[in-house]
Amino acid sequence: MKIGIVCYPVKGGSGVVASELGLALSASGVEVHFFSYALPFRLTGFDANFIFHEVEVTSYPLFKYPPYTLSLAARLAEESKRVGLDIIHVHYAIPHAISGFLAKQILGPDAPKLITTLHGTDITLVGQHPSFYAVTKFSMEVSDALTTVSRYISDRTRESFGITERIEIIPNFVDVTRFKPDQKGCDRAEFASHDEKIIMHMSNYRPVKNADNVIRIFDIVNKRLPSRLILVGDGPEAPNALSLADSLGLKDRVTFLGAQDMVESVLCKADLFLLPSASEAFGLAALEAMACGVPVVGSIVGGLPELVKNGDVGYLEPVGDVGAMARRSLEILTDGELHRKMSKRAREITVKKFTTEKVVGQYKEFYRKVLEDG
Ligand code: GMT
Repeated sequence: MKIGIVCYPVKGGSGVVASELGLALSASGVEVHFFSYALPFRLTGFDANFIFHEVEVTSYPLFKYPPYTLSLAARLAEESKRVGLDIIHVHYAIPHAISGFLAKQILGPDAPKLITTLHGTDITLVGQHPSFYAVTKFSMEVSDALTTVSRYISDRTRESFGITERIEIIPNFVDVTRFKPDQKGCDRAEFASHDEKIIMHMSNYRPVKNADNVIRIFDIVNKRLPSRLILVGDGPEAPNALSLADSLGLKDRVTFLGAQDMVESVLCKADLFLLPSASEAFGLAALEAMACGVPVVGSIVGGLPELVKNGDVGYLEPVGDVGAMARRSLEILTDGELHRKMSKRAREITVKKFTTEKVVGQYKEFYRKVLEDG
């Protein structure tokens, strides 16, 4: 089987999922051709079956905005003609699905199948904007198959875009051999003394992540229980979150690590993970924390309740209710038995349902079905 994978290379869960999927597929003997404008940020490892095609965009005085969508379509068509791709699998609908469709039109009857995976804001936010809505809807309708990362996004796709075709739900996944509790190098003394708790947040700090809520929750918790807040990742709202922390007198309590490659060796040091997002299709960062045995406190929003079962591996509270999230955090952090139980369950659920092996198997099965359907 030969698969073309398209994704954004910048910080974000869809790029992580696409990269990990590509690497796992190539390790299992699938020939994977990866298309993006740069090497994805968390793409690690090497496999001879994994080929990266950098899509170059040409500039010209007439172009205020160089048309990446067209360059991507041309590259997909050329490579597909050259190597004979069976499937083009695009991650994040905008604009990748329409580039895939254009490539298929160029290639004619022998074109590969087009599978579009909807990751979140392509459905809940960006795709809803009038300047993208019609083309997002059309690109989903002309895809040969659609997948989403949660039931929530599947339902939203139907409601908001009137999509009636079957949408396969394939969740996010994590390499549980890398993301695990008590791994080598997992020395919590790097961040805190033995009587302090370590609270962590990791995201791309877009407005939707509510990074200011992370600081406010931490502020309440830290007043009752001496703690440290570790911020992983970077993005547009990170400076505001840090200024808020400074203004609340938390400068010495908050450590900003910025973008990191080996996040597994940071996450495993945490006692609690915070994800108070305004919207979350799945919550890959929460899953990665759970794989490391870290309980999660976050918002009851989007697909998060499909992952974080209340009272089992953490707690979810209404968006913006920092008081309730702080109370829940304290509940977990001050009750050793509850913390141990949630930590154990978080790891168990991840291993049972969300391993690379299991979920990549689901994707492979789905590819076979799509190809068989002709
Ligand atoms: O939708 C986004 O903001 C971007 C997207 C991405 O590219 O990172 O994130 C989404 O995809 C992840 C992987 O499937 C999900 O785990 C995230 O929940 C989702 N983010 C949002 O819905 C905000």
